[in-house]
Amino acid sequence: MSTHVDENECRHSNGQCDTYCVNTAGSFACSCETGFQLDDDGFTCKDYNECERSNGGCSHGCVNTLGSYACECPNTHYKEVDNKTCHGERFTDSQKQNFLIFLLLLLFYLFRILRSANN
Ligand SMILES: [Ca+2]
Repeated sequence: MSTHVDENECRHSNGQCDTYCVNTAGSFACSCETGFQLDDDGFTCKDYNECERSNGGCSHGCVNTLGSYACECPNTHYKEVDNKTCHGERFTDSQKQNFLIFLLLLLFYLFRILRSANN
């Protein structure tokens, strides 16, 4: 019968871990901060490139940064509140069409009012 006492590897030099060291029964594991992933060596934390997967959820440009990433829009576009979706124009075609109809009706009534005022 052996009585094993778990050795906390994390006590010594953080278990050689780059960031976090988690002591487990009989072993230990390294982990990283959000936005980083453990390298193949099991110790080093490297930036996770969010843009490599589904373009980071960005509709247009995706820029990977250390520990994070950002979505970018072309100059002619604006970014929605989700910070991921870019839209080219603020108004849809049907909204523009409705506005044009409204303007024409307004001009028509103004014209009528002016005509009746002159008569
Ligand atoms: Ca990143």
